[in-house]
Amino acid sequence: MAQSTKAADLIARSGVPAYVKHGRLIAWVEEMAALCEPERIVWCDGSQEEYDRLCEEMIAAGSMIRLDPAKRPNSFLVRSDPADVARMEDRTFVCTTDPDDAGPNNNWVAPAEMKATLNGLFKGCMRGRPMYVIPYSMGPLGSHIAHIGVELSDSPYVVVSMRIMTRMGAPVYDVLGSDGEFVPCIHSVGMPLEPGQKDIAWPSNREHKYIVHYPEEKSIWSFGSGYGGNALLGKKCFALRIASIMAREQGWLAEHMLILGVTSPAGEKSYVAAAFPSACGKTNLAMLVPPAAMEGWKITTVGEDIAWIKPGADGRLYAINPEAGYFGVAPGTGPDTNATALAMLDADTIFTNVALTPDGDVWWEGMTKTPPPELIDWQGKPWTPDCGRLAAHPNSRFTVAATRCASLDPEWDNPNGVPISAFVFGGRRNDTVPLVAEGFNWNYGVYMAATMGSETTAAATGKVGVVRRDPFAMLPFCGYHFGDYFNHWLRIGHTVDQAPRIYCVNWFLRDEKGGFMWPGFGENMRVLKWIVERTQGRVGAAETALGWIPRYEDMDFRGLDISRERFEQLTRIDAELWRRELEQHGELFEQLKSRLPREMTLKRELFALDLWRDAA
Ligand code: SAT
Ligand code: MN
Repeated sequence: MAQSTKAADLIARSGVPAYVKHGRLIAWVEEMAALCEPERIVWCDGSQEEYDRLCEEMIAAGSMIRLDPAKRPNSFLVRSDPADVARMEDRTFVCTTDPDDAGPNNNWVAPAEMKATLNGLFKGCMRGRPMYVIPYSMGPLGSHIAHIGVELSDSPYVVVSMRIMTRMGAPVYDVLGSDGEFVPCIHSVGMPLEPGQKDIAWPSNREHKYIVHYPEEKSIWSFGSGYGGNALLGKKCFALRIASIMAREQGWLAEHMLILGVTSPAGEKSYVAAAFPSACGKTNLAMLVPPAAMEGWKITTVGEDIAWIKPGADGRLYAINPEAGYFGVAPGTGPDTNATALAMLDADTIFTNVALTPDGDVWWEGMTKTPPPELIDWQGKPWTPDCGRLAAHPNSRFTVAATRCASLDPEWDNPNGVPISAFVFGGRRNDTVPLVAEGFNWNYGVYMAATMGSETTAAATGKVGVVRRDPFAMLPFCGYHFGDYFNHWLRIGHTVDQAPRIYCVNWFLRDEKGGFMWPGFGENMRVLKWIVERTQGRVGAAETALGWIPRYEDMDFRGLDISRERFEQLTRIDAELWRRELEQHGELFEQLKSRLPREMTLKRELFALDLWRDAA
């Protein structure tokens, strides 16, 4: 039978649900089935029964382990291939006709060339496996800020993860109707099964991995990896890379930001959106528990990874969390660092690459002070505390619904989003960047965000702990030229009447001995309080070359032992370090110069002059 007749037959046999009325979508599924040659097509409805059935199938296939139902009800452990454990930035591509549209911040291949490569790889790539059709909404169903995607995948792990991470299932088709817009996303683990060939626990393709975006047609193709952002295409691929392009075209923002609510003892509520690179504690900040001495202050969680932000009719910026769940880093999640997260993982959670206890529970570094005497590590090998290996992979993850989070903000599902009062940008820096600073105005804030740097972490493969420029924490996620992106940010601030104030923070300063100077975690509430009170005009600051910085007396240090000297260190601006920092800003600007807004180079000159004057 010709491939196209076979695909038509597959569609006919799949029993397209009556509620799928979108001809273009069905035609696309058929076209992809003709290319990938799956064994069958499964239209996912997002029901609990479907979720349970897929989990049972994965357990039977040896791909998933059910944890002890008494200790961790309805929770599972999955172990990935040790070569498939994180996003792969060097295998991620943005394919535009003009390479300059993708910019130096993206890997570029001409669309025609990439299509030829991918057509070769996708040909027959789903043989012996089902092709799941996964409809999902990023953002509350039907929200004017939300957008729809449909992912085709041969991975049941992707289906169950997408059900947690997005609003997935049949109701999406009602919003889509017969002609609605959707972003087509195709994903394959890239390991077809020949007749009789036995499957493995975590199929992937060790030779070829591609995570590809076509901005001009707004489609996503992912091959060879089953892990996280490489495979759950609603997350980084759609909600950041493709959405950042849509946002620029349509006048909004798609950002790598958590969104939190701050309630004061007087009951006043403000919302803050904060950008940090992957694995810099965004989940911890979004679920912060204020210290006992700050009684009456409360943090609530709208999102912990991504924000879509649109101008509202009242001249403010409104943000939604396009996701419906958390794909968070497990190691370091403990009773002192994030008790809220630890509690939300008590049930209904999929764990990936953490360790298994002999009694059918999970463990990771930082969950308890003393590790259990014996474990099965993330690779399925026996583990003891003295064996010299980590029990959980540093990028091991939990996947859990937002509704399990005790600090979830009551407005988290509001289709109109929440009004943002402040943007916060933070990196992981040993030195140079002070604890907190407020930009003099929107353009200064954009400059600070555009030039932020951070030490690299385990969330992406590559070297850990070197400082790289990570503008807006979007380096791996901005789908177009950073110069155009900075320009878009400059513009947005001037199209709204009440632009949020912009802050930069650094929780990671170290002293001469290498110890952290700032306690972080719950104590970050003190910085958030200063920020929120600044936006309300209620608290002072000192003017510096870098912006407004709190004086000792501007901060609430009740119940925290921070000396004046230590605070001076935390907020010090070292002219020599900043000279070097500005040099690095210059190197970034040099790379982006073909599309860099002039404001950036001018501001850099101004900073240099101000620093020089302060030092003199
Ligand atoms: O891209 S992932 O979702 O796998 C993880 C991250 O970088 O935040
Ligand atoms: Mn992230």
